Amino acid sequence: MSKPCTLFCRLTGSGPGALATTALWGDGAADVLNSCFHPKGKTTPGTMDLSAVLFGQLIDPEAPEETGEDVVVARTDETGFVIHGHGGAAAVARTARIFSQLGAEESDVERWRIHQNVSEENRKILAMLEQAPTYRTASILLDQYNGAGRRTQERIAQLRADGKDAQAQELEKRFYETKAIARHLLSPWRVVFSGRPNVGKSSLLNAILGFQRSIVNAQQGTTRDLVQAQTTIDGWLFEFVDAAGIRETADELEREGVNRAKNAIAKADLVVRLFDDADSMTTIERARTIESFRVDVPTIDVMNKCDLVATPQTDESVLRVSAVDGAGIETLLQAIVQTLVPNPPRPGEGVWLE
Ligand SMILES: Nc1nc2c(ncn2[C@@H]2O[C@H](COP(=O)(O)OP(=O)(O)OP(=O)(O)O)[C@@H](O)[C@H]2O)c(=O)[nH]1
Ligand SMILES: [Mg+2]
Repeated sequence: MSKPCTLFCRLTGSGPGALATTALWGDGAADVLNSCFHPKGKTTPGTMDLSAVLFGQLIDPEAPEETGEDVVVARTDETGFVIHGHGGAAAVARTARIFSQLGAEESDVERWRIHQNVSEENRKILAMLEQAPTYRTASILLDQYNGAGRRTQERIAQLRADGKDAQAQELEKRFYETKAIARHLLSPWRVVFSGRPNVGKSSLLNAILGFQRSIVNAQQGTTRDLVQAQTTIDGWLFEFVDAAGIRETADELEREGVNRAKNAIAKADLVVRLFDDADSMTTIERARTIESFRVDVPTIDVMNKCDLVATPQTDESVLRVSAVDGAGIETLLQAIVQTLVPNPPRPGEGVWLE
């Protein structure tokens, strides 16, 4: 007779924690537990009810003289258990060693979810959820795990079946819109600063991040390579890219920097076009026509160094900021969020995960 298949895996994240949870499942799971788990009462893992919990000690059958580990065992289904124990690395390793000695094989969380009959779609969402960078992105994913996206699709189908085509189309349009949001739940929105040398692109990046990530200097052409940094704003993940100021130059190194800047702009989700106190409205308008090839990506025009200007020379189509004293930066960040995510998903709303 072949040995019953038993698998186990750690469910809590790697690294030490207060508690660690290990799943154990398969035809031989109850036998494995019966061999190493000593419950406080009379009930054993093999006889416990579904969803019941047992308190007791995990003792290594090959070293019964060693002190046991206090654990709580819960039964999740006919052949599945979760074991909650101390989260220290030694305790986790010991649990794994005991299960392996008893013939269980180390597996992964994906197979545990298959055992738990989690659908392929929800397994994908759970894998994303583990990577969610913010509370906001995690709660959107949790809504999808709870069926928000599926319900939206069902609602669209129902509206069509009822002949309510206009409503169906409207809902479908909105659902389609959420695709861009879904794409940026785990990967950041890329915002690139463009502008001629010395307008303060690096200073602005540093002011947004709150630390000196990029080198700032009065000399033109300071930034050559791309300087990228991630941060979150309003619960969304952003990557800000500081690049070389764009200009014609004979300096070979700087020319490579300018090429990299142009490539970064081409891959951006949004470009912040930066000007400074030396630029008039006429200069800015001219730049807008020159850069009109960028129409496929939203742009925000910003005049930096407003601390040096007593009377603003620009109209309200240009945001005014100062990377030195921080004026206008909060408004700029809000404008960036508003441009990229004008209609964030409402709680419980379906988003289109690809
Ligand atoms: N007064 C004032 N000076 C600023 C401001 N922002 C930047 N500067 C100064 O402007 C100069 C150029 O700043 P950078 O941030 O290096 O400019 P950049 O656009 O990154 O320049 P390149 O890397 O050469 O393209 C530095 O001397 C900064 O201190 C500001 O808001 N106000
Ligand atoms: Mg720079």
